[in-house]
Amino acid sequence: MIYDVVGDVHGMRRPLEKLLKKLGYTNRDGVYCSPERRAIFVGDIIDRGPEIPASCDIVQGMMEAGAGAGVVMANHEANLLAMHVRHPIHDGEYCRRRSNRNLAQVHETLTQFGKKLDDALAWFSSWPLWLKQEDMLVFHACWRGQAELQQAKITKLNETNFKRIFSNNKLLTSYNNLLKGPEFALGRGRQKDGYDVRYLWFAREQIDDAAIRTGVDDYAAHIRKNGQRLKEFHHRKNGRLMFFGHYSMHGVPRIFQNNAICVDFSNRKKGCLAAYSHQPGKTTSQKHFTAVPLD
Ligand SMILES: [Mn+2]
Repeated sequence: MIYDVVGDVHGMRRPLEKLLKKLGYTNRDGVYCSPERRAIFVGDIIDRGPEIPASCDIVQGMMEAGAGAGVVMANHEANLLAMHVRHPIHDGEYCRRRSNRNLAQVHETLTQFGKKLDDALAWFSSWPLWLKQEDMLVFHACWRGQAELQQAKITKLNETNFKRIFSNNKLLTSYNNLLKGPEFALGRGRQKDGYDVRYLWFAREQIDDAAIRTGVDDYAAHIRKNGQRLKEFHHRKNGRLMFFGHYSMHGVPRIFQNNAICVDFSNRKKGCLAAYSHQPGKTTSQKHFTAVPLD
């Protein structure tokens, strides 16, 4: 069996279909399948692109047709769900506040789903937070925090689990670590579009790449300053093989750390939709990436 770990789709239905065809899947009555391949999506199927519901339909079709496809929860699906669950402590609020900024972020997704929103939310709430498959782990952003969630027997984001997570700071930290990864602040007045900067925990030896990707020219200085805190997010060089998305890297898909492989190269300006094809037991190599341009 070959596992194709597919990067963040972000509503880009056309590149997704091109990628699946390039990988060797055939479209049978609208469902992409292959007898010897299994697709695993790292989440963030929604947000950004022009065909969000259609992208979800493709993924859902592959999962339900017994094609054995898998998907894991990501920050955009989690945020959308959290905006529809009442906060367990703060009266009248939702787990994710419906602030102007948060509403603007989901506006396009809500518009595209229209009346189909409830069905989509119900489907997202069934997604696992991570997958352990043969010799690999698949999750959205960073493995740190998974153990605390597992210990609390939280493996998906239904309403009960949302209420537990949002009333327990430790679980909330784990949730954030797993779905959006570690971030650091640039300091007063220097927030990039109002957001903190993502720490590329899997590319810690490629500081120049990271600086370009994040657009933070003094990235290295910030890493040094936050070094002690950020260390806990690193993955041991002899640790288990893991795949994740989230980081919208740019350029030709490549491996930054042999056993911690980012499959999301969907950078808006210089990106592509990528998948890494893994055969259990085989060592990893850049040549196992397949990519198609974004349109
Ligand atoms: Mn993401």
